[in-house]
Amino acid sequence: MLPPFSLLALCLASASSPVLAATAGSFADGGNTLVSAMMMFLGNEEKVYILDKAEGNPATVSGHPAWGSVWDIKTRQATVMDVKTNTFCSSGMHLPNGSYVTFGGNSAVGRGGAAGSTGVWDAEYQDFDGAKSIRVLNPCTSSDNFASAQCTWFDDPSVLSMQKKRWYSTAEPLADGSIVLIGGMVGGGYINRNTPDTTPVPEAAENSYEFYPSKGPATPLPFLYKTGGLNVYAHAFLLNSGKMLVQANVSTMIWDYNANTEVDLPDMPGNVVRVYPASGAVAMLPLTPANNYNPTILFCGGNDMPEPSWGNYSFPAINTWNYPASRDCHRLTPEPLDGSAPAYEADDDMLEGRSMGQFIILPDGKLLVVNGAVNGTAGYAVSTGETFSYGDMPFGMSLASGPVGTPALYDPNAPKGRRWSNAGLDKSPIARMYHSSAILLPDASVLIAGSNPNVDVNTSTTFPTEYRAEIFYPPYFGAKIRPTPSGVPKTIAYGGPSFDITIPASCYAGPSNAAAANTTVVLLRGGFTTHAMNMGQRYLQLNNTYTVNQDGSIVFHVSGAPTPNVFQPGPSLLFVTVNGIPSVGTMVVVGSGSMGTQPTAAPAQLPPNVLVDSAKGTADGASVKPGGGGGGGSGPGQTGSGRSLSTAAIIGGIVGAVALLGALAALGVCLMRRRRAARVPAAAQAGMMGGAGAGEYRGLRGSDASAFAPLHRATDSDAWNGSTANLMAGPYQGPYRDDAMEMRSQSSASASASGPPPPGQGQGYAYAHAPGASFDEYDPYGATSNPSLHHPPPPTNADGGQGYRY
Ligand SMILES: [Cu+2]
Repeated sequence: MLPPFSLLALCLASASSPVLAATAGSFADGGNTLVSAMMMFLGNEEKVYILDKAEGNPATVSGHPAWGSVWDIKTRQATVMDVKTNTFCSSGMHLPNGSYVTFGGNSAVGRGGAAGSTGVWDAEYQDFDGAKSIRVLNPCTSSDNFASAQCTWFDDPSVLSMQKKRWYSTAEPLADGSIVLIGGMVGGGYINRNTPDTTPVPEAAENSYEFYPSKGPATPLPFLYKTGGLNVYAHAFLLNSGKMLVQANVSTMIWDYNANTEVDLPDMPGNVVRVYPASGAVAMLPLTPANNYNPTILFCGGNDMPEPSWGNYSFPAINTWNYPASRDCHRLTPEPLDGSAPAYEADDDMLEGRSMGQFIILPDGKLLVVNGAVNGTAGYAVSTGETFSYGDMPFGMSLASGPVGTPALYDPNAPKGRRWSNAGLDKSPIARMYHSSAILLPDASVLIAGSNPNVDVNTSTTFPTEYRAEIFYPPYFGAKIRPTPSGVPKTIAYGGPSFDITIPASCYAGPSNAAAANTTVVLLRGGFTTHAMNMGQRYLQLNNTYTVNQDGSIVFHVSGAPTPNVFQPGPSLLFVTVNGIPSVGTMVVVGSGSMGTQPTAAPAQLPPNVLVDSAKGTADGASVKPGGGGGGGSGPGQTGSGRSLSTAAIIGGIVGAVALLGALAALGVCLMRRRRAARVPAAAQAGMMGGAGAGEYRGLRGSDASAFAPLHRATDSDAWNGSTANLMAGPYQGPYRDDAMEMRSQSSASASASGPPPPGQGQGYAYAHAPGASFDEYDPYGATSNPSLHHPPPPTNADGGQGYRY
């Protein structure tokens, strides 16, 4: 038995960590993000990177409003970062070495969303056209110099850009660490079609896909034509077969992106639209040995408005804020192991309807849904088919009403009828509407930020531009002591030898055998969050056996990841969850750390379990039991500590003072600066076709009817097209880089803040890589300290893993 003081030495106890003193089910102040958090990703164990659209934020950088920042997890303070191009509604993804990339965005804009002063650049906001941008960031830590080149965004479309303009595209990683980019819009819109619907609208919808790094020319994707209109930010999940589930509008298919062939799956029951702007909460359920790592996708909420109600680029045909969002949930297993035909299966309804709800997968295997609204949709507009003037819009530009401040937990393993619960969960007083976001933090809390259903910064409307971040503490924060695993490697391979992780007896209560059986070792990737999505989010429980020691310590023998299709290469948090209580996550790299075919091996056979009946955890049972929340049990083999009335349980079980949402009735009707007249395509001016529920369209609309950048406005410039030829050079031969520092040396025509480069600059760019050389030569581990292409071997750390730098 360990002496009491070892508890503090070996376990994360609340007394030694203010974060862990948090109250289960509550929200805490997360500080000011400086830019509105439209997009976020976890860079490493210290930093969350935040991106906004180019807009008039009061925080400035390099003499212009900032639209990027980095938020420190420990201090909860943000620091502005410079980004050259307009990141408005980008997609994003990790790379195998832990770098992050964002793709596309909007054209250059100025105040009020007006076109940039030069078309490709704006003199006031100093943002460049971001429609084709590929921006690369190497996450840095507090010990790094954030002003140094290696810590800043690489954002130079004359060196690196997509072949096509993609606004609201989808990014999904593949087994080799490359990324497929799906669809998007060329110019703005509530949805991706005109009225009358002349889909495909070649000048407006980018119904194609391409890869990063390039694997050839961008190619039309028939599914995007079929789902025209409601096909941006499509839901995409790599499957174990290497094919991909893609869902948009009410259609679903399995896509072979190599052959560009589609296999249709059934339509979404009830015609519930889950993609933007319906924006349902969609996630892959945990992949576990018990389900043979076979993906099941959960779709919840969104909106089932009748088809004509969706309107067009400019606005919806109806007053969406009066139309209730969906509560419906359906599951889909795209590749059933028994060979049966894939079919949607009705799941428990959510506790309330939600548009823009988003799923955060937690390390205890439950899914948290946060944010969103009970009525309406994502997007914003200055009018609708039923409301003609902005002054009559009851919620300003917001097309949704009724923020849902209370999260809910979904337990995928609970019996039907009992999967949802919000017991013990507080209600946030902050409306998280369009352009809000959320992501899992390493301590297993959830960062929630953003919200701005407005064309520019607006702090006086009903749903204003939101800079306040919150931290939500799931029920396991009721535990006073968290497991502290030792021996967590820095890298996780695909198959091969197992590795050992040990937890001390002091970190759990009750019989050791039961704790060992009720422990999971999970890889959990939070992904890139924007628009109620977490692109790339994935939970994988690694296979393990265990050895219980006489002293109550437990050694877990853990297999590597199954295959790169099951869990794509790249950064991930690793959690050890004991009796439903997760450790603090450790950042690891899964796979080789390099782009390309991942080394895989058959998994080594794990040693058999070793049990010791007399062994017990030495923690006080009151210290480890999580509090309330959750409908089902916290898993099999819940230890019986004999102290059911723990302090933690009491804290978690109390429904705290609920912060009521006020001000909903206060209609933020304000006069908007009249936007400059803009060209609107004839098709849009032709007006809406009579829509069910919308009544007859009541005539032509003025040229400022859309809050979005109108089509044809500054989106036809190819000034940034310099690198297209290089990107087309063939698999991995283009100017692919996963390291911003390295690319910087290639950037001879770096975007200048003092003005836009002349069109065509960068056309002559020649990739310095030796002809025929493989990208595999690029070593991510040494690159940040040595931009040479020839790196010394990576350092080896005490765990035998590579010294990956975070
Ligand atoms: Cu958006």
